[in-house]
Amino acid sequence: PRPRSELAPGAVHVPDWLDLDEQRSLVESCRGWRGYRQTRLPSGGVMSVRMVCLGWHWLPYRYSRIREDGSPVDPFPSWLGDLGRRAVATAYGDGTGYDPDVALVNYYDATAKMGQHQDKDERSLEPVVSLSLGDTCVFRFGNTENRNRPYTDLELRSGDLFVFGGPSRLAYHGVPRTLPGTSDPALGLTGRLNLTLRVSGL
Ligand code: MD5
Ligand code: FE
Repeated sequence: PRPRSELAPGAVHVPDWLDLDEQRSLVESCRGWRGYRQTRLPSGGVMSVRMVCLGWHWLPYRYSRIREDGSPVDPFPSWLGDLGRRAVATAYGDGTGYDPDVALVNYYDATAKMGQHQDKDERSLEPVVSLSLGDTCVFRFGNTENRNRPYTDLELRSGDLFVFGGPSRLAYHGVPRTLPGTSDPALGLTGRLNLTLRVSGL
């Protein structure tokens, strides 16, 4: 079994937090949310992940009530807030008062990745909760200064929880690659889904 670890103060990895039934149920919810899109960046690039947002829509580099096409954003479900409180309680011992209002749901096909970045578009520095489903990925957890070394590469597998708060909240991080074909066939998911729960501060 992979032990729970604190990579840096406030950065807690809890392997196998969700059991297979909970993972299946979350995959089903992700399938129900409509509007997965590849985000076009002001630089001219297009992100390789396909994303749908709940509560608020993430635009580079701010949150909006509407999507690029003017359509409204689906609501953030209250059960996802409950899941977020349970996650923070697992990581830090107390999740009381954690009240996320945004979820970013990212789908990675076999070639998708995410460059090193900071999550700094939230006006709140409350923790970010990350849940992984499907294919294993290589997750690169870096430092708070720049996107380069020192960083630590670790695998995030289906069912893993990661909570980023405190001094790690603004750490650089990214997904250099996934490991295609590692998803448990019993999950019925090709590729990788990652949900992050956040507090917008809006
Ligand atoms: C993912 N997602 O696995 C990655 C990593 C994103 C994103 O980075 O912004 O959607 S989830 C882990 C994560 C999330 C927020 C903050 C930090 C890590 N961090 O401070 O290291 O799809
Ligand atoms: Fe991020």
